[in-house]
Amino acid sequence: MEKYGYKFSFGPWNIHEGADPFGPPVRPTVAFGDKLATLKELGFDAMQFHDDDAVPDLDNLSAAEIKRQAEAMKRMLDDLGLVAEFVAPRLWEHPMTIDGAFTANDPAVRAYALERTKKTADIARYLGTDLMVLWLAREGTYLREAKDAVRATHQLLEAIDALLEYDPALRIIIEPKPNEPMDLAYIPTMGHALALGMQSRDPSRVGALVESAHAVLAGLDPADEMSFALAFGKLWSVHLNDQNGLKFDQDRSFGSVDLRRAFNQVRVLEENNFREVGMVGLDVKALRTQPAELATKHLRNSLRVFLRLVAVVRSLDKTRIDELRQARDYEELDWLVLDALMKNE
Ligand code: 3MF
Ligand code: MG
Repeated sequence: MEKYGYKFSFGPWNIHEGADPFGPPVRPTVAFGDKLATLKELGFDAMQFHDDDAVPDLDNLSAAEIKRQAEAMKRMLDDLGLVAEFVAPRLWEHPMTIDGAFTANDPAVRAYALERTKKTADIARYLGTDLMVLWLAREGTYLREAKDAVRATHQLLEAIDALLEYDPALRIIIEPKPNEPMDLAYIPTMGHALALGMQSRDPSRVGALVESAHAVLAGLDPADEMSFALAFGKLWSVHLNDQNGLKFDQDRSFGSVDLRRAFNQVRVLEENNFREVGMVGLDVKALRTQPAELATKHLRNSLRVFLRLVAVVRSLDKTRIDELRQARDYEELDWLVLDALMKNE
């Protein structure tokens, strides 16, 4: 498979049981080892992890036991010729974090969140990656008056600073999302994520990840969100997927809703040599209707769409595009893109 110099990843949550808020799982749980085998078979290079994907039940384990289990996971990856892209603290499921983690009103919860995330940093190090993704799932409110938003912003910054200090080699990637599970999140867009990072004790170690669906949920264009981060050398990972309008987070296959929007994401990644900086992560979920034995095609399709769009981007006549920009003939430019997208191979 021609991969044009890109490396690809997904997380174990992208092969899932299909439960939604209104219905139970519809597919059996797939063992982690089988997910790794699928990842390899489909031509991916790296696995993404929540801390407890790598070390289940880490809250109840000693530091030595966490190290032992993370190192065993690293050997499993090594044996398959795979790597870990990043580790993310799962700060949204534990009973302690019902009202948020770093921004909880209860100081005991904030202390738990920081201790938990330090363990995440340890696990990342044992897995051989310097990257931690912070998806700040419950850092926000259902009720505006429930928290002090100014204080919450400082609490997020303090947590980031504490982590940068704890592990001097760690790089933090903030994944913004405007809503869900919260009504309103404190870090909803790329602008918020980058501003927070720039205020930290070491801005050179704080970057960001754009998830296509999250940008759409914020009413923004994913390619422009990526471009904003790329402009400052801050786009260190992506979660490509698709999203049909302003509704629940769908994690649809990349390009399956809006191919033009997918094309533009690939275009900005191509034009800015993203492949030299980060991996292409696919945060996609199989439709709930998909039978178990067929529930990896969303990953296959997303990878294929990305690669086909790279070919489309590379086939474009750049001189012609410049001419059309200068002539301000954007209708002709529109046709050039549409024609390229509709061409058969
Ligand atoms: C959120 C994420 C993940 C989530 C995952 C759960 C790193 O968009 O990317 O956090 O945990 O999507 O379904
Ligand atoms: Mg994501």
